[in-house]
Amino acid sequence: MDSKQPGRRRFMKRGVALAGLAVSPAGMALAPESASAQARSSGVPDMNSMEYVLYGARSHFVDTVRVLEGPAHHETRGPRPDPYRPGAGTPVKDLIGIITPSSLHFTTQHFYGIPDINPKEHKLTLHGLVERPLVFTMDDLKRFPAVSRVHFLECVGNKNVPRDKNVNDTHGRMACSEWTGVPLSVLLKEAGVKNQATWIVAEGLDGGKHTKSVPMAKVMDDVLVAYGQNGEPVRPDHGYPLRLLVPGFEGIYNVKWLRTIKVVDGPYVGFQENSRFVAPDPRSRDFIYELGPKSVITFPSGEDRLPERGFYAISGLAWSGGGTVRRVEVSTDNGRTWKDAQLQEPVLKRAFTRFHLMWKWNGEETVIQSRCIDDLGQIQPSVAEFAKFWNKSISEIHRTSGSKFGHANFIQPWKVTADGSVQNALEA
Ligand SMILES: Nc1nc2c(c(=O)[nH]1)N[C@H]1C(S)=C(S)[C@@H](COP(=O)(O)O)O[C@H]1N2
Ligand SMILES: [Mo]
Repeated sequence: MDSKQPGRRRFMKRGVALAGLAVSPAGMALAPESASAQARSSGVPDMNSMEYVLYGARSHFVDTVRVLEGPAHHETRGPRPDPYRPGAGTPVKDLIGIITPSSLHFTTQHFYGIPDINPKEHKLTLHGLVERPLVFTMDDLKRFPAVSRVHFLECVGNKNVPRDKNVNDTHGRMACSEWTGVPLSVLLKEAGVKNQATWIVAEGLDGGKHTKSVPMAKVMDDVLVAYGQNGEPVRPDHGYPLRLLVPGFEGIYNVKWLRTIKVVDGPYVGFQENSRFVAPDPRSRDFIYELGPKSVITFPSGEDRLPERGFYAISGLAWSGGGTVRRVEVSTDNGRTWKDAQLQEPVLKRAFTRFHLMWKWNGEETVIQSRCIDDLGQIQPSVAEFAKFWNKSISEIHRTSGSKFGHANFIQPWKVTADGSVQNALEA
């Protein structure tokens, strides 16, 4: 951790002040003198210090951080408003279980920076085709019964290409959190939705006034107005103090720093809908943005090295915007045969599902890969099947960004070479 961060300095000061006040009997010391003294002399963070008693920190042996996005992203041309802020991906390789710590949850570029919003002044306005337009403060929202749900969030830019070296590169623009808030359907019931209402338009208050329209059927199903993430307030880069959560839809729907919801009688083609994300091809299914079934093996994966032949627990993540993961199949013989992986509980709707398969590597070169089957019966395609569906060559699929040809949910194969090193084997 960077000790120059202002947050940490504030804690240190508070820690020092509290320590100064505390007059504890000798027998009540928090830890043996020696542990603190040892830490101080070796220059490692002293986990016995008041700072970490007040706000816990991870071990200094753990150094996983988000992955800064590549040069191509940084070189995006055009007027770039201040402050310049790069995007950073989730270090998928190091995730444990199904929850992404908020501090490692991918963060997009945000051309206009992260707004600093005082929750005491923040309001959510609900208007348009409703009987009673309403304005909610954060306190008002917290008076409704809360719901907590685990859901993944995936950007349409989460696209694996052959030049990616590891799983952070191939799948870094996704994460999974427990979100807490109020179902938007509950707020809409308060306001009274008029008959002709079929869509909502949500708007954030960042400089770009991020807007997205969402069909009413989805809103009534499972859309949340969320103020909590992983047991704490949603962090500033994820929308503090309030964001929209549209489970299973493209990440861009999840409007952060949410300030207005307008109920309307049709989709609004706002900047986010027409500038980059709508293709002329009718099969890009404009306005149907549920993400398909997808999975990836995270161990062993690109840049790993298996030390010797023998038993390994293959592990990975599977998810689907359409619902729950029903099965994950793993092939360890270049796609000739597939075995059912074991799904680790809990298996939740529109959430990451962790899977495992015990595998005995015989020391020969092979390709390992996984495919997800969801409870709608949808099967994750190979890149060849995906390209065939769009009637494009595979290289054309790789060259095209974002959601132009649907969502890049094709299988990610990893080659294990005879010396145990693991490489991206996506067909070019
Ligand atoms: N207000 C606002 N909301 C936004 C965006 C934005 O730029 N502004 N980016 C969207 C995009 S493209 C994605 S992928 C998700 C990312 O959510 P996260 O930052 O919590 O990971 O937020 C979406 N919501
Ligand atoms: Mo995104």
